[in-house]
Amino acid sequence: MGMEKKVALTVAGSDPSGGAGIQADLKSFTYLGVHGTTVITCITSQNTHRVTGISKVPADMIQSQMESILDDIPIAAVKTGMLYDDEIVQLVSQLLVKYHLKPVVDPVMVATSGDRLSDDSFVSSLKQHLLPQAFMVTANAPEASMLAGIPVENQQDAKDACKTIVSFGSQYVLVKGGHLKDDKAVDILYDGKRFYTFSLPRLPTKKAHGSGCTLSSLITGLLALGEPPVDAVQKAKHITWAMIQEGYAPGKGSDVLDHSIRVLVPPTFKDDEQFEVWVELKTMVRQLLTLLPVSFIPEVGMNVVYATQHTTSRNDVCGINGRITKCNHKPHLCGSLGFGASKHIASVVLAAHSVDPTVRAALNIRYSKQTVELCRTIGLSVGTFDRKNEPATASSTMEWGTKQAIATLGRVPDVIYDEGGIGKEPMIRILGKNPADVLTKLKKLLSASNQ
Ligand code: PXL
Repeated sequence: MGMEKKVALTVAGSDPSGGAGIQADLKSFTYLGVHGTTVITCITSQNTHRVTGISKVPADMIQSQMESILDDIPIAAVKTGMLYDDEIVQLVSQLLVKYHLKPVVDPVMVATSGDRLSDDSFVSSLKQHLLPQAFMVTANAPEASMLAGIPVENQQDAKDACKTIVSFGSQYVLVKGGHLKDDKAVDILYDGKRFYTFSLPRLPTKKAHGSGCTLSSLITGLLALGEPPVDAVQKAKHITWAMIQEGYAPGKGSDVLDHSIRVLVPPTFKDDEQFEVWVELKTMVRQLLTLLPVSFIPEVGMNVVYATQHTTSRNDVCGINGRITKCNHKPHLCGSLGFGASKHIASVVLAAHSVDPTVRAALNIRYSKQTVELCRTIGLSVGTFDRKNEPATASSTMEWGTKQAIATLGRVPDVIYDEGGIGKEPMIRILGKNPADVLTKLKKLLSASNQ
């Protein structure tokens, strides 16, 4: 068997709590389907509260770890994390030069808890020895400030810091906005010529332990996969954001990221609105998976969609590029959320939206006469169409059917059903303004049906 997997290497410290360091790096590589290799520079003792011990791995062992891997395995991309002091920085820098590797450098100085992960020799050594051969530096505001020697409190400071840090020799510098005093977390990437800004809404979360490690590892993994640097940063940022959003607290202290969000792989977004649409839909799908009785899942599976405000095509509609299906007696999300992912339910929403622009979301559930009756009982407006009446000239059954149902009712109904046809499963669709609105209608229906 040939080697199909790309390999990435992390040279970093161990965090036994599993949230940051080598542990976060490996999980991030695995998330991307990249094979992760590790050189451990330091062992820390820490939990979700604080760091209680740091032990450097002896230099000869760091060297032999590096050489054993690099003499054997072709490494597509490498990152460095916790290097602690001048001795390790120099050693790792020399070895990376020897093997012609240009690393993504996460200049780890302080842990999320505020405990130090570097000594006083670290910053100047990093500037002198490692940054001249870095591919990218990923610094948060305090780290950028230490490296550039200026206060970094706003976006202009971040840009100034980028310019200084690039002058130490790194090809790219990313200054992360998580610590800046702005509404949005704006990251600034600089390639020595131009600035690229990446902005995402701030998350109302406790400190997310391991987000810096995860972001730099995802960038490294994406570079290993051949992603151009600017795209790698953009994608890594979206993925990290989603992992933070779905984070959890394994102990009594800080949150860690959920690196196992496989089924909800964030797509790339055209603009901020697409991102917001995706977040709302993702949040709703997670709730749906916990409350949906399998008896409501159609044979062909369920899709859930949400369109951008001024949608005109399926490419503006976010949906599941698979289905919610029944698996082990539970709802199971098969596929991920993306734009242009749904055909049927997206066509329903597009048709409804063209008549009433406030209608932007829908899902489909299993048909039964009783469920349709129940919809009426709980006060939902119900429309229908009959596939037998579809003219041969109609290009999309869903579009035609939806418009039929709207025309007979004189407005967009909450519910549109049809009784199917040869080889076509009968179906009920619930429509609404947004995913939360659709979910509210579904919940009403579920509680009326005692499910
Ligand atoms: O997040 C930076 C970091 C890197 N490496 C190790 C860590 C931390 C943060 O706590 O523990 C080992």
